[in-house]
Amino acid sequence: MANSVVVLTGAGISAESGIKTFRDHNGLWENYRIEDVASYDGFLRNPGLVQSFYNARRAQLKEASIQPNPAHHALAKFEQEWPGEFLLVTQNVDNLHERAGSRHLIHMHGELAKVRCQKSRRVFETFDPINPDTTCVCCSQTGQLRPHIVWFGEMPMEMEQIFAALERCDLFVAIGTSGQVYPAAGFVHHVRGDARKVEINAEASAVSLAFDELRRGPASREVPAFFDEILRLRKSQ
Ligand code: BJW
Repeated sequence: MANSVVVLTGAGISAESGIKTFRDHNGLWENYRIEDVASYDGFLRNPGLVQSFYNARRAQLKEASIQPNPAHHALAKFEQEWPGEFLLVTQNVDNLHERAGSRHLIHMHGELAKVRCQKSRRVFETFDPINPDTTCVCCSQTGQLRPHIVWFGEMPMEMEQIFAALERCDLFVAIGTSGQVYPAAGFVHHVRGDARKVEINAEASAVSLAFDELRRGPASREVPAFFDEILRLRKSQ
């Protein structure tokens, strides 16, 4: 019987809320070169371009049309009703999980609504645009603020806590992620052999073969159905 549950989400869970994925048709990487906007070298080369890429995405979070969808709500409801241990790890930098009510949540690739001072490493919440001339409130200098985002070559956040949870979980569910970016793509291999591993995705991912069970379809349909099923099973035991 599943007691400890770890869920990993990717861009696919937010797609139906109107936030673009990275690698799907018309995804973010069709209009931007990864090395220009998602690496520290890219930031050093052209901080204005990188800041404007994140400013636009941060501003989008405030649009009235951008709302959590039934998949985000289903995970928040599951967390509330599940009697065992639960951890939600998201690669997403949007704020839709917390807006849906998820609490035990790790943003392993950072958060759009936060910026960080490179001098003090202090993190600030903001929805305001940042540019290379913005003065940092802690060091009073310009050019020190960067998006609180994990770029390629940087260490994702809270890895110790994530690996510990993966190693003891009984159920691991990966939702809407292409399995192309590590270490998240390798999480399924850190789960015990006798734990249940379920992938929910509109299409096959690069690591589908590592899962016991594949549920194909839109997250807004498959996620509520799957987690209701787990709760019903638990209540009947
Ligand atoms: C739906 C749907 C619907 C659509 N319903 N589903 C060589 C080999 C192996 C690794 C490396 C290597 N060279 C370098 C590396 C490491 C590198 C890496 O993985 N590179 C690969 C490209 C090979 N990784 C790193 O550098 C990471 N750091 C690191 O490894 O540190 C060292 C370390 C070592 C050991 C332990 C721990 C650490 C950092 C990675 C940082 C990733 N950053 C980004 C951008 C920043 C955030 C931002 O700007 O938003 O994070 S990249 C981008 O990809 C973003 C995402 O979080 C991430 C994953 O994308 P995701 O979520 O999977 O989205 P998509 O678009 O790829 O897929 C969407 C999926 O949804 C698809 O499958 C659709 O089918 C599905 N879908 N609609 C259900 N409605």
